Amino acid sequence: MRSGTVAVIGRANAGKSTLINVMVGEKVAIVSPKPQTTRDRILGVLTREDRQIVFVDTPGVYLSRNELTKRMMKTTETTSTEVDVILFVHDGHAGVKDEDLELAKKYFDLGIPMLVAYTKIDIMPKEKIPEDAKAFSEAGVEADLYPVSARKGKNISALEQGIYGLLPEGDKLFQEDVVSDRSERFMIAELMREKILLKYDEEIPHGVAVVVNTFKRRENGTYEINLDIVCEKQNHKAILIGKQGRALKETASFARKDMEKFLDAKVFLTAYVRVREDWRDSAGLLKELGYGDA
Ligand SMILES: Nc1nc2c(ncn2[C@@H]2O[C@H](COP(=O)(O)OP(=O)(O)O)[C@@H](O)[C@H]2O)c(=O)[nH]1
Ligand SMILES: [Mg+2]
Repeated sequence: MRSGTVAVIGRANAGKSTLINVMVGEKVAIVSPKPQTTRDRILGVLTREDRQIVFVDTPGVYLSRNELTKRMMKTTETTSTEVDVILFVHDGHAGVKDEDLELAKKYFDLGIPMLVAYTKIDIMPKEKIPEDAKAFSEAGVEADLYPVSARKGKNISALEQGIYGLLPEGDKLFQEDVVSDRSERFMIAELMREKILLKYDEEIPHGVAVVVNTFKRRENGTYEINLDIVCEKQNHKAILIGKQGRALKETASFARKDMEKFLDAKVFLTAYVRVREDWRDSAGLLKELGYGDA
């Protein structure tokens, strides 16, 4: 039996969360085309007879700006030094820049066994892969590189085998039916946030937090969920709600469908929009909204 933790590191939008979801086989982390989709560290657990791989999804690497992104970066930094393996995820379709190589080298130099997942190969010319792989090795990143597509499920088992090869011997860290360390309540809030990320321009979702006030399973098996969408500005609130509440209704119904799929039950959802100015820079509010300690 081999088991261990794998920090999934890389730029915002590289495809880290998508890759974890496909390896774990269930949605443990939300995904969107916008940066700052993942704010918190989330564990995704893959268990087989001879292995348990605990993926640690990270918010990615950012240039710090506000207190929230600073915390997100710190989460990424501390995670990368406390694991058995580093999985560096690179968006192959975005090309290889000097900054990408420097970043990969920085993690490689930590001395923790590392591999590179070169992802999104479904939307790029395959001919580019060998030269990009060469660029990584010439930059001193002496880690095996796996071209994969999380979206198409391409080469995922090869990558899993590569990770397995780097894991230490050891017993399971989680029971075998566990796929995430996060509660259903957390996932419900995240699914709401995912739909907001998908529906609105960046400026709005980056200032949004979702707080679940009620999460109740009724006797007949249905769920009653009540949540607040916390935003930073009055005009954001107006946009989130929309004319005659239409926008909010649409987003909530989109989210509810995913919640029903996730919980495998009917959901009655009510969502309110509240304004809390500058919550991203207030230590007290960040804590209240569930974004850890500084
Ligand atoms: N075509 C393609 N798109 C992908 C793939 N993996 C992720 N994406 C997309 O890339 C965007 C960012 O993905 P996400 O997993 O949230 O990236 P993260 O910020 O690194 O966690 C989303 O729109 C995904 O649907 C892939 O293998 N192929
Ligand atoms: Mg992510």
